[in-house]
Amino acid sequence: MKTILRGRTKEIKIDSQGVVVLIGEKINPTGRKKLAAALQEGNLDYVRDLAGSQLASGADILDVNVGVPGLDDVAMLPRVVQMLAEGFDVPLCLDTPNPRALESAIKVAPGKVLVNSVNGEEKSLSTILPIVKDYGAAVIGLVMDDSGIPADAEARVAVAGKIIERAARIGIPVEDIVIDPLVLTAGADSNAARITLQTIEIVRREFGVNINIGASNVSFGLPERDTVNQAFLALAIQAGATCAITDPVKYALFIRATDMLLGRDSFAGRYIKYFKSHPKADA
Ligand code: THG
Repeated sequence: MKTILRGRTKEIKIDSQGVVVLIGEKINPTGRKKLAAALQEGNLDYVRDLAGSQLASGADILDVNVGVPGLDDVAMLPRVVQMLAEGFDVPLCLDTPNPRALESAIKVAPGKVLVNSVNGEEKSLSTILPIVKDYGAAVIGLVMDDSGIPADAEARVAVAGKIIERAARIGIPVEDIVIDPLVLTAGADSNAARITLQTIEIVRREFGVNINIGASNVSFGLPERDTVNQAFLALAIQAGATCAITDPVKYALFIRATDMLLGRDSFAGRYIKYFKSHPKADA
């Protein structure tokens, strides 16, 4: 199954038979004071730097989230999208729960964007999916609904099925749905990662769709978060994740190593090429 996204000219395929596609997560002010302040001042230079460094590190797509309390996202999201569209040729992932901010930004985004996200809540399905359809976008479906995030894999798979079905009903093809099985904090619940991994396996088997994973939640509150995130990324990719929203500066080489070990990199060429062009600062 192939999900095709586009920037101005650059095309990225998320392919269930291919290597993992990396969505750079760093344009997101959650826990980043410097970015939150820059957005509040309307200074986009720092956002531009975050885009450039993520692309140089191997990001295929850039997530764009301007969620700062009190900031007018209906005005700011399209401003940031326009700046990125002028400076870079890369597909964008519009990360907002606000349908009005989504619509104002999708209007000015070139190519074919990935909407982040819809979920199984009635309100989300009825407001987000029509925008995805009208603008010919693809969309990430989070497996939660009006009763929250289901505790077990089967119930999460049922939400994935509902999102795919509701999208199909208004003419969004299954190729344009990327399911996100959600990961909770492993430090708070020893079964959290296992349930997510099971969800990935069943969604892949039953629907064959592309699957996105956000690694950073799994390690919350634990020491050596990078180590926990990497262990989880490898397991999720083995289980069937085809797309990861994460920090490319930290994890692009690790993800290439995982693809290589899964037989997706002839003579390790892609891994070695990346290593040679991105020498480690301390090497
Ligand atoms: N799935 C989908 N979208 C998502 C997520 C997901 N969007 C948001 C999030 N999860 C992914 N993005 C981030 C962005 C920042 C951080 C984690 C995930 C983060 N920030 C550090 C903190 O809060 O401590 C600070 C930044 C730093 O210095 O690294 O961890 O799962 N579809």
